Amino acid sequence: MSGFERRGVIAGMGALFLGACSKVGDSAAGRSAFATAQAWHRRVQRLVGGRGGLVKEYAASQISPSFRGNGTTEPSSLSYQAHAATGFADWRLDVRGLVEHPLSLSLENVRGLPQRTQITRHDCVEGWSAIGQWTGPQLSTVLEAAGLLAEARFIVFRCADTLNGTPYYESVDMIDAFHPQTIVAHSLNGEPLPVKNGAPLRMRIERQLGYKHAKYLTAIEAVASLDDIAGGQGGYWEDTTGYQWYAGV
Ligand SMILES: Nc1nc2c(c(=O)[nH]1)N[C@H]1C(S)=C(S)[C@@H](COP(=O)(O)O)O[C@H]1N2
Ligand SMILES: [Mo]
Repeated sequence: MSGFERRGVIAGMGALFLGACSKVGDSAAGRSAFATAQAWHRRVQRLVGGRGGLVKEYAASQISPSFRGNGTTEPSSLSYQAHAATGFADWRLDVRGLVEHPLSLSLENVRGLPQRTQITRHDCVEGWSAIGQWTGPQLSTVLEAAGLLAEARFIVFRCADTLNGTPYYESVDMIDAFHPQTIVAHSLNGEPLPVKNGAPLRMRIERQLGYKHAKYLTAIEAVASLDDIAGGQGGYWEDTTGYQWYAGV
């Protein structure tokens, strides 16, 4: 994002900051948090042909007629059920951890950021694939608005559901966090996400397998290490079943 575009995003999000500064650039720490995000952007862009490369995008005619739901297809908590009953009108996405400005975003805030739409293939380790069109802001836009601190090394995704009583979560490094196709999706095939596919928000981590794409997203957390989070392996399946943390497609 150029400085000009960023100022637009920040201006649009001014009311969202929980801290005292209305503009990130007003403080020295804000400037350094912005420099950190810019440095990650440059590093990821340099990885052309490697992990920074784009995955294939498909034509609208190739979209699967139905996109199945897998894993949790309807979170059972009373709080999620209450949100679903009101069309997720009061859902918040928290952005926290090692950031200059913790954010609490409404769905309207998320839809108000610059958007990316992409038609990609989802591959699940259980042996199925589906092609869908996803829309939402790039994760990098959200992270730049919050201002990553220099110590941040991983991004953790918190979810509203549990599997076998254990909260689902996932995480990525900064290469995937700043990858252009990593988006916070609110729509599938031009419609708000169905509950089975992660309503109201889910991650798309297109370089990796299905289980990395956290559904029912409640929070995005910047951390220095994954060691102290849940089982320490960076995700629900990594902790419980020994799935690989980096699961390239
Ligand atoms: N919160 C949460 N996210 C999740 C899961 C889950 O059970 N809970 N399952 C994962 C797996 S294994 C896959 S293949 C995809 C399935 O996405 P879909 O339901 O849209 O097909 O979501 C992933 N993200
Ligand atoms: Mo999966």
